[in-house]
Amino acid sequence: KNHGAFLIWFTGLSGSGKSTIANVLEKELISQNIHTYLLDGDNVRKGLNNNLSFSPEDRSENIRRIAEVSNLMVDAGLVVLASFVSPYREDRENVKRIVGYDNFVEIFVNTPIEECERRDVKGLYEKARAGEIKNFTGVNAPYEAPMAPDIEIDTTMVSVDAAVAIILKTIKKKLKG
Ligand code: GGZ
Repeated sequence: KNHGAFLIWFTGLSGSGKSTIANVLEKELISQNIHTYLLDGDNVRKGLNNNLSFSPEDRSENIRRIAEVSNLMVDAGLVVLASFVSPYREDRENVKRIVGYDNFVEIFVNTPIEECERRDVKGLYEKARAGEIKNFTGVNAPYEAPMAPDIEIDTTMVSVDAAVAIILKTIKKKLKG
């Protein structure tokens, strides 16, 4: 497969800080002239996957399509960053299988739910607690934590810049020198 091209997968609760870290990492990679693309709910669930809900089946299909698109992008030579809750272990295993184990880095953004809920950037936890959102991850839908992620980050302990530095150190060998 393409040397220097691989998929960096961020998994974690809503509000855990996945996309914040992924965005800063993307900027850093671009500044190093590394060709990247960031996939997240904003550009995938509004377009390609706009027919999918948050039922278990639709989440699996969401992740499957993202894996296939990521695989094409890795084939095209990109470092792909993907930031999705991806709460099911089986779905994440499927991503690894699709893109290839050697082309995959799993980052578990393990911020405690209390902190995610305290941030509640979009007010979704409040709505979920009020019963207005039925399948909300961490409240009334499961999150299956990775058993052996390549990197685990708790954003109550580690700053965004420190998290990005840890990731850069870990992927250094995978990047084209
Ligand atoms: C979880 C939800 C839900 C439910 C809407 N459960 O903080 P956000 O807003 O921007 O990130 C969440 C995003 C999750 O979409 P994903 O495609 O990453 O989910 S999955 O991987 O499980 O398919 C949240 C918002 O969408 N959101 N409803 N019920 N997050």
